[in-house]
Amino acid sequence: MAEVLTEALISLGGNVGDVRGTLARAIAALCDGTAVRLLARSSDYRTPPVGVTDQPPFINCAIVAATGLAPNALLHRAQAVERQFGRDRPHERHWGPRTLDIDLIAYDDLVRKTPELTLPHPRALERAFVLLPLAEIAPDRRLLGLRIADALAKVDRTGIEKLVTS
Ligand code: A4P
Ligand code: MG
Repeated sequence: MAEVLTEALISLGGNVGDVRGTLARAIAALCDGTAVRLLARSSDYRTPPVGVTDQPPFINCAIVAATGLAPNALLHRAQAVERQFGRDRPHERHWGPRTLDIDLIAYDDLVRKTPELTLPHPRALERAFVLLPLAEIAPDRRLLGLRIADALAKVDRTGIEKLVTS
């Protein structure tokens, strides 16, 4: 039987260590070409910290991937990659500095509201550091009925800088 693949939107970011190197290696680890296939990757963006502002700027990017994994399995895979790249959840501040954060923004058009996994990501539509990278690779994709490019036009993107490919 043919494998059913689902399209997932994933946001990545961090502000500790060699973040651009971490993002590149984390995407390669997450998207092994079998369980998760990389379809598109945005540029990296330097973004002012949101929420807790007394911390270094973040680097954020986004990917579109195709996966045969169920939503929770994809989340667990992403969390394993976070740990592999030095994420130390029990010892860090909520919204504080971290080597790598991987958020599932959307899994097809699935809507789910559990503490472990809320889809679409509850804060995605408010955040330029999520929407700007996504708009580069999936501007017409809709989150809760709203085109990503239109959602981006409603948020403040002050201070965000697109980084050149190294
Ligand atoms: N969880 C529920 N839904 C999801 C989902 N769709 N994707 C649960 C991923 N995880 C989801 O996450 C807390 C719990 O959310 C997990 O146990 C998971 O089961 P976490 O990564 O441990 O904690 P966190 O990231 O500190 O909290 P939170 O609320 O997810 O923070 P955000 O919303 O990810 O924000 N500023 C800039 N410029 N760039 C950033 O990347 N990131 C944050 C963190 C704050 N400010 C930022 C950035
Ligand atoms: Mg998170």
